[in-house]
Amino acid sequence: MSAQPGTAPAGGWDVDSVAAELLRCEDERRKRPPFTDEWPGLDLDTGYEVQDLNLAKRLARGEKLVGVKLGLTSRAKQQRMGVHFPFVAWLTDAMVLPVGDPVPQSRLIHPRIEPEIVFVMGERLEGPGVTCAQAMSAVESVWGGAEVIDSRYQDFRFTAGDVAADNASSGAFVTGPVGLPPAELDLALEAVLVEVGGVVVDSATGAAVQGHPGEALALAANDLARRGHAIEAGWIVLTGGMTDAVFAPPGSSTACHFTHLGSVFLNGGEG
Ligand code: OOG
Ligand code: MG
Repeated sequence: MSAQPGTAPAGGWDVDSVAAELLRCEDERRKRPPFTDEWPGLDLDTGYEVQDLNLAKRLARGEKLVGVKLGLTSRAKQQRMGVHFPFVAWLTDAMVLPVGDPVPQSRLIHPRIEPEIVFVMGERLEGPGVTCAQAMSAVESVWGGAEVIDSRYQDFRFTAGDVAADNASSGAFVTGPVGLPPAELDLALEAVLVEVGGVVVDSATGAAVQGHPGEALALAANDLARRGHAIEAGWIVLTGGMTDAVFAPPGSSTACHFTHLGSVFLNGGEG
């Protein structure tokens, strides 16, 4: 619940007003302080209420639900953001970035790019109690990808409740050129090099993501079960940044090179 009966949250915020303010920030490309500065009671579950309310608004304005993303599944991301557990958010078709398109600066505030292992689901996956092996057997294909995150909070400063409310800094995502059946890969050992302006700045393997990206998928199924949802066949699942994210300003060029899943190139575009 967002508040005890009769006790209005400090700052006057509630689930409805936080949800509306976050969508306004997105539309106006405006960043703001985290709500928890004024409303410490905005915890993870309340953040999910905001997230679900804004998903309903996105669907009502014609967007299609295409999958889910995990946030903060790697130690690199958790340490950078100061939130030390993973969580789940929604992906709609409006977030799909066609291969070759630049970072969509005209609709983003301060985009950053992170490499991710991406699953396309062959079968429905419903928690609770889903294991990594069960999760992987529901996967149809595995892709390399890059997520363009864009927090509505100044300096990407937030708590778990703030960032869950903000749909986990969702912005856009692009998938790479190679899709493989999961049995053809050792995902814990699948590596990525992150290159900015032709210089390798970071690297990781799939093991950075909860030991195996399938663990992240299982976690998503189990977490969503608490919220009354399953992961549906055909959905896309972004399993979370393998490395820290890199800034992607206009004029930048970023590439994520995977061992077997090809390369994703992202031009920073124009401001
Ligand atoms: C939160 C979103 C995290 C990931 O892959 O860890 C995320 C953030 O870092 O702003 O998408
Ligand atoms: Mg991500």
